Amino acid sequence: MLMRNNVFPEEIHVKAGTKVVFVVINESDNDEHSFEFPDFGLTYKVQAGETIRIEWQAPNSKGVWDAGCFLTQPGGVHDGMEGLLIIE
Ligand SMILES: [Cu+2]
Repeated sequence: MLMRNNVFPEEIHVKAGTKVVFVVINESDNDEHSFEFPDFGLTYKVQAGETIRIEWQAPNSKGVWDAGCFLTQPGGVHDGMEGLLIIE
C-alpha cells in the first residue's frame, strides 16, 4: 500500500477470514497520514517517510467498506484520501 501525493489506494481486496499483512509506505515529504478501516476500528498513523507493517484478521463476512486517511478532520476524509476495502 503506497500513500504518495495524498493518494490512497482505490481498492484493497482481501479474502474473508484470512490473516492479512499490509505494508504501508508513506512517501510524502512532510505529511503524516493514517491507514484506517473505520468500520473495524483499525487506525494506524504513518509519519512522512515511514513504512509500517500491519497484521489484520479479516472478518468472515464478505462486503464493501470504507478505507482511507481520516487524519485531519475527525469524521472526514483527508484531501480525497479514501478507497474501498473489499472483502471477498
Ligand atoms: Cu492523509
